[in-house]
Amino acid sequence: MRIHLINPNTTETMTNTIAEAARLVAAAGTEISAATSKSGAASIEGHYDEAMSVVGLIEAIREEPAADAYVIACFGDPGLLAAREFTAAPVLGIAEAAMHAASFVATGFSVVTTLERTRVIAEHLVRNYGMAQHCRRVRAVDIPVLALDDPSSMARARILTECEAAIAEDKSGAIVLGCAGMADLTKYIEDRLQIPVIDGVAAAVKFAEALVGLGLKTSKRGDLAFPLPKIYRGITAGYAPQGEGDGAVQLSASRIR
Ligand code: 5HY
Repeated sequence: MRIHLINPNTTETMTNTIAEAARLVAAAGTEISAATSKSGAASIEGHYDEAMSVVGLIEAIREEPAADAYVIACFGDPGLLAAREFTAAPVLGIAEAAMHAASFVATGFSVVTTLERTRVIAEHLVRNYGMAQHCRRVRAVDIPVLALDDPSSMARARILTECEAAIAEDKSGAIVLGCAGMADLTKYIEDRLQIPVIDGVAAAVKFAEALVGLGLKTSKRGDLAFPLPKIYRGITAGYAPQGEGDGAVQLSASRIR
């Protein structure tokens, strides 16, 4: 099977971190491909960045119509339901996947994410995914996404400290890493704190393998059916659902599933 990872921000180095984390856990028969969005923010750090990332995300799916499953590799899970309408293949968001994985190994988990201002996005996801009874707190180290790889940000040390506080104060039994850019920190933290640390990229890849293995595709009955055909104008004109046959969206004369 082939799982296609999509980094919905436009920073290639993050995509490389994401793909490396995915390949570390992928099963022998799973090919991992990865794409960086061609449009939108260099990093996604708020509601506006998320909204602006969705067209690039959909474009990235359209460009790889033959993947068996897709992973949206951004902790806000931007455009998740739109992507599930757009294709019949399973689409996983790393936040949803990480939260479910954490709920399987602990009765309570904390999320450690980047900026203070994006905590609320993760808190909304906790509620939307029915995880309020499992998530004890969403914490932020207040480091910009693109500073995670900058040694001067002391990101590793600050994230480790926040994880220690989650254990001591929240009494959490597991930690969810709240940014795709943290995908390479799992072992570093687990070795030092002896606690399950879940990176959503790895969790999403394994859940995608399970869904594909079960032969499950996204339901096309109800709200996740292919988008209804209609006219789109302005900058989205090329993304108008054509509704041919199964109502699949036809973009720039390229059909998708
Ligand atoms: C992410 N932003 O995973 C999120 C993390 C965040 O560009 N990739 C991004 O802080 O919301």
